[in-house]
Amino acid sequence: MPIAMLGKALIILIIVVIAALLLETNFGLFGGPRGGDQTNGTDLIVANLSIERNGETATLTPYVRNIGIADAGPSKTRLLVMSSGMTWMLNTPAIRAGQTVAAEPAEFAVSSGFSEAFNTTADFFSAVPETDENNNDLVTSAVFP
Ligand SMILES: [Ca+2]
Repeated sequence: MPIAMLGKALIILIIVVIAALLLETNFGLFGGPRGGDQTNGTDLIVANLSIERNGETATLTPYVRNIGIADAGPSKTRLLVMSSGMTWMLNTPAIRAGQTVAAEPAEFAVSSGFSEAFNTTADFFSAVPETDENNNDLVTSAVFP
């Protein structure tokens, strides 16, 4: 094979590798995390806030899901009562990729006819680097009969 053809083949190979790297970095085409930035492919969301009334109290349990492709370490979930500003910082265990865990439950005093909205925020102190830090809130409304 002449040297000139070898050179052309090498250039084409380099272009293909660069194109593949660009596609991977920008679109995650080969299963890697999107963006190719400093995050590690972890993404936490609040899947649900469970509210169980027990007489004059309610047990509030946030369920946090890791929708990313990498495991997440432990974090704190913030639970905020929107009308009063009352706040809990709830211990939340490590979460494997694709799994959902219950955070530490909170006890909240309620009375009949009371309605309230809660804002639950996963990883409030940003202990876990995430591919999306803007999807960590869930607002839940409840009416206590
Ligand atoms: Ca997130």
